[in-house]
Amino acid sequence: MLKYLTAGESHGEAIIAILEGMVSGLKVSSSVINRELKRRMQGYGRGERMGLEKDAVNIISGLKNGATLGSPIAMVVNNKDFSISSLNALSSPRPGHADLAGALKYGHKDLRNILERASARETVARVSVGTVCKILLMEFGIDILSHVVMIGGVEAHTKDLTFDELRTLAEKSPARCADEAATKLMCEEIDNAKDAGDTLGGAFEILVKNVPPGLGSHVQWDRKLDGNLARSLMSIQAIKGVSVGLGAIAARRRGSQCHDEIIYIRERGFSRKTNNAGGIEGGISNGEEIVLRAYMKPIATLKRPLRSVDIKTKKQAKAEVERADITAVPAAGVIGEAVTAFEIANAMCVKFGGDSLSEMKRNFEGYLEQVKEF
Ligand code: EPS
Repeated sequence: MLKYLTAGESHGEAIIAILEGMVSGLKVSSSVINRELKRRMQGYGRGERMGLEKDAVNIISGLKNGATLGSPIAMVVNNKDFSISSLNALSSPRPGHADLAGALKYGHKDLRNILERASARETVARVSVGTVCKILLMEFGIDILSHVVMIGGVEAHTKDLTFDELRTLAEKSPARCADEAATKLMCEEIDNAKDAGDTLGGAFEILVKNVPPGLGSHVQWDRKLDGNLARSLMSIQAIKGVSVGLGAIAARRRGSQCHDEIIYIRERGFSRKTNNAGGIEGGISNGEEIVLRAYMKPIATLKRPLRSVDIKTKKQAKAEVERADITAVPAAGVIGEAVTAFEIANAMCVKFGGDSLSEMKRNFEGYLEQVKEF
């Protein structure tokens, strides 16, 4: 089983991750992690901080000669903007941020003691962990992509695009959106929100291909793959909703218009005519592409601030105005890929076990043989 912990404040010395339970013998290079960290920093609508940082990982344990040892992998990304002790105290909580709920819970009179850790800067650690997981998944042919499907009210139309087309087009788009016309409108919408001192949310989709049937389990609530994926996606800062396959739309349909009919072709085995379930039934992967969406609220820091209350004077005040993004939906997609990679890699480790990559591969191949002869 895989586990990870993150540590670090947005303007502290560094962001840190420890990934535990990874098999031995997996080749991991920091340049691959750095490539993903760079993707996380991009996207139209990001703030000034992304111009200041050049996120680069230092892997300080768990690797020897570029391969995993099976011991915990500790990764550190230094913050260039390290200034936590010199930053001013804050006392007017931003509606929508962790500021007030966190201050009440921990008894802090300086909101910075909450927001520094609540910041989405923490996702630097998750992308580092997720990249190691992606590298493991590639050994089994499992591939993950994300693309933005909505920013503000602007929706993308990508229904007819293949996995590869979605990836190529999304990676070229400043909004990480595979629909060129929608990208243009999204960027305009971001400019409009900026001019109005406002912020935007949106949604991204994650696709996972070549997932074998049988990851996760129906037998216990905490082993359900969709439950674990939803928890991980929901834990990304500012995510307010997650769906699998048709998601909420399934609730409106009749069974005959919702469930995916089963077909059997000797050379291919079992498959489906449609994929409304998003590749998961009964908490178990069914061999179809996994399809997830996550919905992000607008960034809580507004240049034209909302009404709040000063926690010291208890008088009406404007919410704090910090340097911030207008939107971070494009970056959230990259983070979504990372947390999805962690959950799928964990389910693979649970199912195929093993302490080394070669042992895990033997178990995987034996299982595929079993499924073929079913
Ligand atoms: C982030 C760094 C932060 C913000 C953003 C995410 O930089 P700073 O606060 O120093 O300008 O851009 O954080 C938030 C959205 C938030 O609410 O805290 C990053 O590296 O992703």
